[in-house]
Amino acid sequence: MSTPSVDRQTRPASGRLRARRVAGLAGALALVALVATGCSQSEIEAWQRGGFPAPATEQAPIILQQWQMSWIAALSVGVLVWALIIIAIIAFRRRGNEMPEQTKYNIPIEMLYTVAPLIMIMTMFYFTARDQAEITKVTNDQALTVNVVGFKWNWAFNYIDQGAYSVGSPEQRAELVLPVDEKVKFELTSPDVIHSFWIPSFLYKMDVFPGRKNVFEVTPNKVGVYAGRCAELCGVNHSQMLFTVRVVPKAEFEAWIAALKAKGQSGMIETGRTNDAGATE
Ligand SMILES: [Cu+2]
Repeated sequence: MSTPSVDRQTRPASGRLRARRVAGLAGALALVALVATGCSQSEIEAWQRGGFPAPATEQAPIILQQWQMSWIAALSVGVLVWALIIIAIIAFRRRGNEMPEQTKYNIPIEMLYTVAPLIMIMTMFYFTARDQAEITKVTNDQALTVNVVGFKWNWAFNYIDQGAYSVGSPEQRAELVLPVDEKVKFELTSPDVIHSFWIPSFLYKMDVFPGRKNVFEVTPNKVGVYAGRCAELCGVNHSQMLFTVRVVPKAEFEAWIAALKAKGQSGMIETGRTNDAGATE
């Protein structure tokens, strides 16, 4: 049943040749990929952020860093594991019909693979708990309070201190306008089902529950226009729950509030539904 000796002698040489060819091909492909993409500066930055949008609040970099560090940790473990797998495949490949040496109860190795994951999990837990405490902290020193109403299927924003509201409709997308560099406290309420208030560029979202008021504080620090979404599958028209966030200078914000009042949107609407007569407070 033994293979001819000629064959056995040539196999290692052709194997090496094949490995060299594969390595050459992989290198060429990587080079083509690099040249073909012609990454712009903004694309490179998006890669560095791990696909996250550029942070638009004072608090968002905390979340971005958490995301980047998690990737570094996961990739480091990944590279180590892939390397060990490849080394094992090559170094311990089958060379004949002999049974390799069987080992068991390798205490140092068992200790290592029990303790190492424990240390990694504890490290990640520490940073997650630390950052979560920081970004969910409510200090009540906000410059303005906005009651966000998520309802089937749109958004209303009650500017509590200013006594004005804005609301979206199927024809007109809801608009949330915020003054730049001022801390805003969001109070999230829902008259019907669970929604989720999500502004991707704030790198933050929070569920909107009926019968409960969720709150968070954030300081938008970049003037701009951002997309807002409902991040909880809340029903048939969930996909229409889009809104626009505009972060503007203070004067522009005040003009916006005045315009709302001029349109008769004074006070607040609790349910968000504009056809609920007497819903103002
Ligand atoms: Cu929703």
